[in-house]
Amino acid sequence: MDWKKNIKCLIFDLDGVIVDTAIYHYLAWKNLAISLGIDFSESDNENLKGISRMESLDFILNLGGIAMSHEDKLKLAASKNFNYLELIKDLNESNILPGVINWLNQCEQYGIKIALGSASKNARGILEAIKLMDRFHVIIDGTNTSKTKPDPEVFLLAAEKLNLKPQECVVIEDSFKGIEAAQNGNFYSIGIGDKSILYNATIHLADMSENDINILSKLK
Ligand code: B16
Ligand code: MG
Repeated sequence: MDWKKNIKCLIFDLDGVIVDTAIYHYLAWKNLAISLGIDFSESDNENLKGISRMESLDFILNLGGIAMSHEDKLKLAASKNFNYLELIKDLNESNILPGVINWLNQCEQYGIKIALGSASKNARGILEAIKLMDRFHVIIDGTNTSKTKPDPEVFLLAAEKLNLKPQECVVIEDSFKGIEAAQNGNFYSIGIGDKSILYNATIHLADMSENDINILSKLK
């Protein structure tokens, strides 16, 4: 495919693609799990990547066989977020993952739009902290969506805002559910991270510095 002609937008996930916050989500959930006496491992955490805060909490409570009222769940979710925000309070440009700035520069060089498609309700604050807010033409995050990945809503809304078809956009994701969401919406995808988890991505990279935008020439 002539990608320079056909691809009009890259839709970036936030946590785990642009910035190394995925580990802080894990640590904050781990702290909460410990306080509830629930065993929660890094491999359990893979299931939480890309899903919403409340869905993440339900997953952990389910692991521990704990049931509770909606009000109590809201309190726990708020305390996890408080802890998470504390862990990322010093977040700055140095936390941008390797290769990201190069990809953003190349998008601008080739006239390709830059969108954000994140499940996080903290996305805008994080983009401000790492000083990337003004590089995005469209930001869709957990405050704009009602369904979470693997539903493609977050990516479809981004494409719609730019008047683009899914086939004109490439989703860049670090989570299995995010790649599934891209597939469900008929988007091309680049999986960033562990290939054994992201095997269904159109293209796979260990991290964004492994290659640059010219890897899109692999798209068929
Ligand atoms: P928040 P992404 C997702 O962000 C994270 O992967 C996921 O672990 C988190 O639960 C979700 O955001 C909600 O985050 O609690 O900040 O609203 O990877 O879609 O950018
Ligand atoms: Mg992610």
